[in-house]
Amino acid sequence: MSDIKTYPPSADFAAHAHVDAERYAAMYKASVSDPEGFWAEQARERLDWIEPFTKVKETDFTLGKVSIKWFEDGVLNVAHNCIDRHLDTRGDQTAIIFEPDDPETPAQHITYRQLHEKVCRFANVLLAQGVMRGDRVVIYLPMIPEAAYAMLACARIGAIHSVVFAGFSPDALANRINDCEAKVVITADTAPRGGRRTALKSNTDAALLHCSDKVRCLVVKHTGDQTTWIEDRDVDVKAMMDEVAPDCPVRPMGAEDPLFILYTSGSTGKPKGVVHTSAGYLLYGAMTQKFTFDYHDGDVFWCGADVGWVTGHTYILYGPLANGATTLMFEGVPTWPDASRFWQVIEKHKVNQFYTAPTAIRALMGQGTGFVEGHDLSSLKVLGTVGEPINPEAWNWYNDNIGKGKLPIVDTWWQTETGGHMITPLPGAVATKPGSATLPFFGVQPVVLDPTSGTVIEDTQCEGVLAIAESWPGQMRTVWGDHDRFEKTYFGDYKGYYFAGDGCRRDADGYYWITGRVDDVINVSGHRMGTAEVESALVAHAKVAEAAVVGYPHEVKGQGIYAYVTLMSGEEPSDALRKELETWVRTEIGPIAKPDLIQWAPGLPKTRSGKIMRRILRKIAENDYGALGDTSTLADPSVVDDLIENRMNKA
Ligand code: 6R9
Repeated sequence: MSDIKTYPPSADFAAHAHVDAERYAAMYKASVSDPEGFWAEQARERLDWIEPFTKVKETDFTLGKVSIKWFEDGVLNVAHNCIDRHLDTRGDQTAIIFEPDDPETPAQHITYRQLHEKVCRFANVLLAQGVMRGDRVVIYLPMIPEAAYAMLACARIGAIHSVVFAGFSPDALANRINDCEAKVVITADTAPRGGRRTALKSNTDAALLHCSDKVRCLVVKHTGDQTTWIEDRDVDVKAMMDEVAPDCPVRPMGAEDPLFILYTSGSTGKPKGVVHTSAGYLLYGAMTQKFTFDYHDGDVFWCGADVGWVTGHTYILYGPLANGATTLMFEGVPTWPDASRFWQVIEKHKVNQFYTAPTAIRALMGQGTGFVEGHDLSSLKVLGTVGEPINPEAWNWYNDNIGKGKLPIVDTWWQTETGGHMITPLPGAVATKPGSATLPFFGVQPVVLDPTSGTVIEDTQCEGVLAIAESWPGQMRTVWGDHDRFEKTYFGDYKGYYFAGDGCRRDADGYYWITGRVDDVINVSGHRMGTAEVESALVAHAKVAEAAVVGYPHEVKGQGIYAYVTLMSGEEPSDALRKELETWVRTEIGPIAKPDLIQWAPGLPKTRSGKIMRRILRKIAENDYGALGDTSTLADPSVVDDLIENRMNKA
């Protein structure tokens, strides 16, 4: 791998960066040799406390007594830290730039003072609905300023938000409302995206049929499209915001009080409610936003993720606002009205840091450079990627065409569970290599474990599974309502470590290269999906007897969804049925879960104990059936021949 090109930071960039190579080395060393001292200092400097903390770090990764607490006896409020404390110094500075779906609709610039009033009013609406400290509020909104107001309003009054991605189906929404026993759900009439409209309110109506009739529905009239209206249940948020008081005091919260729940896919069963708490999460989000992107006062920061994912939580909202930044919120998609939309937005708002996913880069790469040309991208200083390993072709395209060969690219590895960046270059400090997330952030102690024995591999150059040896403030604290599942999932396989679920390689320079999930989680366009979720949606269909789902390499999405389906006896495969199953999964989970390829499987390869041999199914889906390995333990080896013969990915 010695022919891999490295890209050191330019001397000029390093000279003006918050952190250069020397400072990174010194700060990293301090952060791991004295975590308590390091994080206490950061927390005092970067957060406003109502009551100072005296305890810093109380964490235990031992299975059976896993417990993670940071700054436990401190008292603060997240909304105060993101808004109120900036009012004296930057009340008239833009906090949020809202760029609507349709480029013809004017953008909005919301100042910190305006944000304060909106959030206070929204908080008063929630209070008027009886929402109290600790209550759960599900937010099912598109990328509009009201999503930010709603999240911060919850933080202000101590309610716990759970944002559900607006692309999820009514069923997925209902499951989440029920799992966290939400008191209210906040939605919008309809959501414009890429020139089309999603009927969020009617999705919510459908979801609420499966929920307690006590759940109130707060509706943001965003487009003004007609929707059904159920008196005594539905509330017009904007009308009520005009009626309530423009001020609402912040509620003092414990550092370890939950801030939000975010559901994410695991390898088995239903999605897990990942719980993040207040102080540690906010501190970690703020620090990573500032250092990873080298954010400076006055810069315009754009994270292109959706607020429905953790990237949107930490890098559209909490991190940037805690730092008093100007953050851009984009309602649209990269390819509408055409594939120049991102570059047009960067030019229009003079964006300084831009953060997107490899899948978006690959999709735009496929459209050619014509859409980039003619756009003034000279405001850009740092480019970022997240969500999946970035292939060198996409990295190079990003570097050549968007960075013009001059900008640092930060490839940030992290997860919903980690709250913020874990392994990432700091752009003024670390030379990058295309495809490597490089080195750990402050306080993060990665280890590579032997997947079978679980022992730490000491050699610098090695390959294994990625785990983390010590807690960091942004770490998730539990799975909502199921601490046991939290312990088993993350601390059960490798004793004493947080196990991330990813495989990795470490090169001779100590750089980390993430090789992808080692469990049954697939990564489709940067979205995590449990194969078990798609399987259970498929078998819920009356004509399906059995289903097995695996990922396969997909040019644009990174991984595509490949489903093997065994029909009930008497049912005949047909193209119409294939379409029906695709639509079925879309409605059960959402459009992102629609299988790309469905293969009719008269039988699935199983061991004698009845376990599906996924290894074999993966190989066939990858069109790599020459390397199936040992099939002798199969109950009926002949099913494999049929599967190979009729494989769908013959490319
Ligand atoms: C932030 C986010 C987490 C999973 C993670 C890994 C993959 C994320 C990556 C990356 C390689 C990167 N992943 N960033 N793989 N390089 N820079 O994406 O959270 O949705 O929870 O997904 O995504 O497999 O385990 P989440």
